[in-house]
Amino acid sequence: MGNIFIGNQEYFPTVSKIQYEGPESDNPLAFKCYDADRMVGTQTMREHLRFAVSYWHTFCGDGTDVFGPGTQVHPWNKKSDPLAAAEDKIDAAFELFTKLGVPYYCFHDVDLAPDGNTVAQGEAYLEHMVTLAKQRQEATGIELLWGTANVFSNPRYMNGASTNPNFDVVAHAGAQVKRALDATVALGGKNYVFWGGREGYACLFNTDTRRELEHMGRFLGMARDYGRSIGFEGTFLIEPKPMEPMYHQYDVDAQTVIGFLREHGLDKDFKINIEANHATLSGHNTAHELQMCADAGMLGSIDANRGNPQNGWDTDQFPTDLQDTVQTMLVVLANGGFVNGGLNFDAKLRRESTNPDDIFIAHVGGMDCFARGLLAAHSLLERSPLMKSKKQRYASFDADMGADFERGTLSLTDLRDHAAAIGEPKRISGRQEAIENMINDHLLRSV
Ligand code: XUL
Ligand code: CO
Repeated sequence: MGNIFIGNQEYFPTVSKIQYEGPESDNPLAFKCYDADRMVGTQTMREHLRFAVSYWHTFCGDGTDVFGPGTQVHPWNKKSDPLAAAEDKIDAAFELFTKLGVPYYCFHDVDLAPDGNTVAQGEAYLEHMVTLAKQRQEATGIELLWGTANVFSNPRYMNGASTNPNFDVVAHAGAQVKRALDATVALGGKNYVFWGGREGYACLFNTDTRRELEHMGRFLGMARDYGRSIGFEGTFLIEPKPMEPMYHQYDVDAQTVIGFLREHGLDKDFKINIEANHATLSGHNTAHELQMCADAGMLGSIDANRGNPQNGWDTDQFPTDLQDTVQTMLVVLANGGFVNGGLNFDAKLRRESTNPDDIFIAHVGGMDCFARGLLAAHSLLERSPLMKSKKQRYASFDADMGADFERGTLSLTDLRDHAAAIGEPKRISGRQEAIENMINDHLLRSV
């Protein structure tokens, strides 16, 4: 990695490069487990985990919530000229990425550059900021995990973006996705994300859901074709979420999105970006959502965060729960690891966390939490009977009539005759408690 800070000003003077100090360290600004170059199996921790910082929470958020203004005062957010402020922000961003030692970052078009008052002005602002981002990427070796367009904040998108009942708004969404794709390709982004912020509805009486969903499929196809035409070789990702801001969002969960992508012929170019807190809002958990994607060959990337178990909304907290991270990394590793994807901390500080180093401490904790999850998952896959016993559970389908059933050569009458011949089947324990205990054992051994 290159310089610690690139601009004229150091934005986090109280923080130096975060080091690995090991499990006995009491230093909140040191890694206890994440040791980027440590080999886990055939890859380093850095290569397995592919951490990314999200630009929007970390550099654009200030603790504002629906009940009050921001509590966090950022030195990069002082200038009244929006382009000058964006230039300060990008220096603060690359300083943080470098000091944290993350290999990637993610942004929305309007995180990086001001929106502009016209289509042409917005494009010019973004192009200018992309030039600065490119220089900083080259100087530091930090790369873009994914780009996206924010087509949900501007009031014009109040009734949706690609699913808006007004075609003129759909056209504006197209303009924004085009400029965000241009930026992502210029910066060598590994993925391009669509989170359907307001793609859904609040009132069925005024909504033609069939038409809106067709429009969304058409729009995504146009974006795919444009992206490929300008040389994008990465993965398009859809990020499911069941609600908030809309009561009903079309991309409810992984299985809904998988069905949608297949219906619209998008399944070759698109995969899925699973966010932990969105998974819990949809009544599932992250591991379930990831497994559904893995089964469909569509596990793309992860927005790493957590919800708050007693709240029904998206709290976007930094991950701290080892059970979550071990389950997540088990699915990821068993699926062969990330290809283009990674772990993007789509997480924000609590409004009450106002010290300049809180943002580093939050990321350090999240990175350690995933590093421990990675070690435990690797240990479970390498040294425990977990996968073998899962396979064994289905052994009756590996030969004889079970295998014929899977091949599709049996009829319902064949099933009936077999059942009549064998009598009552044996009860075979699922051994859930033994497996759950084993997961804790491996977690405690992996520090
Ligand atoms: C919103 C959310 C977004 C997407 C990108 O809940 O997760 O930040 O990740 O638009
Ligand atoms: Co997200």
